[in-house]
Amino acid sequence: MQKIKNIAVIAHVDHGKTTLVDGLLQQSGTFEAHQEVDERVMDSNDIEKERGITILSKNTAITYGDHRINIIDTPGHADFGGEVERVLKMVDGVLLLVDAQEGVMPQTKFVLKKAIELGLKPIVVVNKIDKPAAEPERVVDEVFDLLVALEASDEQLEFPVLYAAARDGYAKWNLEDENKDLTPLFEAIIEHVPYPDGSPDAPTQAQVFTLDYDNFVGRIGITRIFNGKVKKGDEYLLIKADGRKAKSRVSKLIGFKGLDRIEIDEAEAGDIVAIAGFNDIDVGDTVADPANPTPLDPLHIEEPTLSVIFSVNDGPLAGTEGKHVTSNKIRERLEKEMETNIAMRMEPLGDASFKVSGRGELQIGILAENMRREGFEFLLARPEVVIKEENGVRMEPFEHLVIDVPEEYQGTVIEKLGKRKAEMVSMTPMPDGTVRIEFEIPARGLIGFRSEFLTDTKGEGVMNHSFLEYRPYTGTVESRTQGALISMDNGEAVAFSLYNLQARGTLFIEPQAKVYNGMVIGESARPGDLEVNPLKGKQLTNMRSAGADDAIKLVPPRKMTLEQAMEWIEDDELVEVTPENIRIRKKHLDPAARRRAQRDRKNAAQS
Ligand SMILES: Nc1nc2c(ncn2[C@@H]2O[C@H](COP(=O)(O)OP(=O)(O)OP(=O)(O)O)[C@@H](O)[C@H]2O)c(=O)[nH]1
Ligand SMILES: [Mg+2]
Repeated sequence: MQKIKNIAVIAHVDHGKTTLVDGLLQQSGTFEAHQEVDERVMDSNDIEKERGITILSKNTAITYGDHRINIIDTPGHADFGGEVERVLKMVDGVLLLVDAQEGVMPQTKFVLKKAIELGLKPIVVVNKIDKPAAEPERVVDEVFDLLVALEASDEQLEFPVLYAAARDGYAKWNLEDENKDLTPLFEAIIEHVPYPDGSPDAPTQAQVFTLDYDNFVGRIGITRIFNGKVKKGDEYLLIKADGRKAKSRVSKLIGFKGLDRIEIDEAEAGDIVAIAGFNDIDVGDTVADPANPTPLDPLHIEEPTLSVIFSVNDGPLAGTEGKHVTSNKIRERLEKEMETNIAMRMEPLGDASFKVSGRGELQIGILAENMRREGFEFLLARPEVVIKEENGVRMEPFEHLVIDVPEEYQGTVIEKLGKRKAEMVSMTPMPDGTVRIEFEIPARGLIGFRSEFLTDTKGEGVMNHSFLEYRPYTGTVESRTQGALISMDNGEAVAFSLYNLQARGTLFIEPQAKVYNGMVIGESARPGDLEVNPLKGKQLTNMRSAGADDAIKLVPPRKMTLEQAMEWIEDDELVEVTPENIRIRKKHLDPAARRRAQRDRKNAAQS
């Protein structure tokens, strides 16, 4: 039997997981000498590359001496925490990375808590020790305190610690040691990660933790084999979480080696392999011996906490920029997404709209971004949290929020968060003159907070949050205070009138942008919406400007990403997403209809 080690790399977002996996791949000699390899090679899809974040966990395998090490790189962003939780059940050890400057962050807590609950003993890697403001010793203390708070066992508390700069390809046991390579980390993995349990001679049990799709073989389940063997061509029983069973033959068995996938004939207990041949294979399913089928414990799949309504674009520019615009096309695409994205749900609402639920704005935003790139055009409504009933009590999701701000802004931030029903749990001065403040806040209170926060802290604040738990509903939460600047006409924006409108607030559009009646073209400097005319020519004003229209110097508009736009809008607004543009509009484009709707809302709120 081959000597196998299965590990996952876990951390808060951006602490260097994917970079470390690069280093391990490179230094294990898994790549051929001539093979050219990108930076953060595991972040293989377009959006991952562009944003420099990991969205899907991915596995690779390296050889080190006579060992095979299966490594799963996980996403650090809170929206994908469910993914990490599943992956942790597939491994026998974890590398917990912590940024030597930032220290323990919300997602560090979340992932470490899950690892501890599963009885895993972490190897702690304090990463980025090259940073000038690094404080590796403080960070080790923070990890220790966190483990105590998480009620880790004595064995888990005796975690090994390495100091590393993943980007520069070294790790070491002591800060005084020379910066050489990752050998100490390889050795730590071999020494501290237990070998897989299970026996190759027992009846087969393998569990699916990720799905993949291939045009030739169809759905593929990436599995960890816990017992027995899986052989190409043999028949197995697929046991689903709800107890349904289906027999099928393994048409292809795929092993991992570095970045390559290789066809193999057989794999056994302890290994991670991809299995094709089962049409409706799903995450959590057990692939079992038909003569002796025993399902593994089902995987806990996190419930969605946030939903967004997707609907057909019915604005005046509908169909002018997108390729797929109909309700049928949108439904097909969403249904396809739900097939592989197990953390999401979709519910058709009739009237050409669909409620999509997931773990956060980023997760839903990435789906919308992918659709837009594929040529889709649609509308998005304001995100809403998923409310649950528990024993007759309305419950809503709460988040753990950590904010790092320069001292001078702490007052404003605390005040604004107070209005959003946040409760402060701690406040710690950091060595670099900033303050770290931790809050517990209803997820509703966070919607739209980020852009306000960045403005209030002049871009110097950093915020991070992750799901905490469901708690009783807290009543009305204050949201955006500024009104919208709404276009009162259709046509192309004129530089001159935009110039005049700048005094009214922050604009979202450039000259020549297509606008329409009811479209939101900026954020007003005051509360309350304002109808404005971005088309008005110069001759209509008495401004004594000499220069031509194009000589006017405009403040660059605020360009919002899809997620920012989704967070910014209020209940009576929509984001119009097309392959070319992200616009914001009022739900009711006609001013009279808008006023009627507003009156109705007010009346409803009073009665
Ligand atoms: N200074 C310094 N920067 C590093 C080091 N390791 C990684 N980085 C940088 O940190 C950033 C994030 O690295 P990633 O490897 O993408 O982090 P990640 O943990 O995989 O991020 P997510 O997958 O999005 O959670 C990149 O810009 C890296 O170049 C290091 O040792 N020192
Ligand atoms: Mg990553």
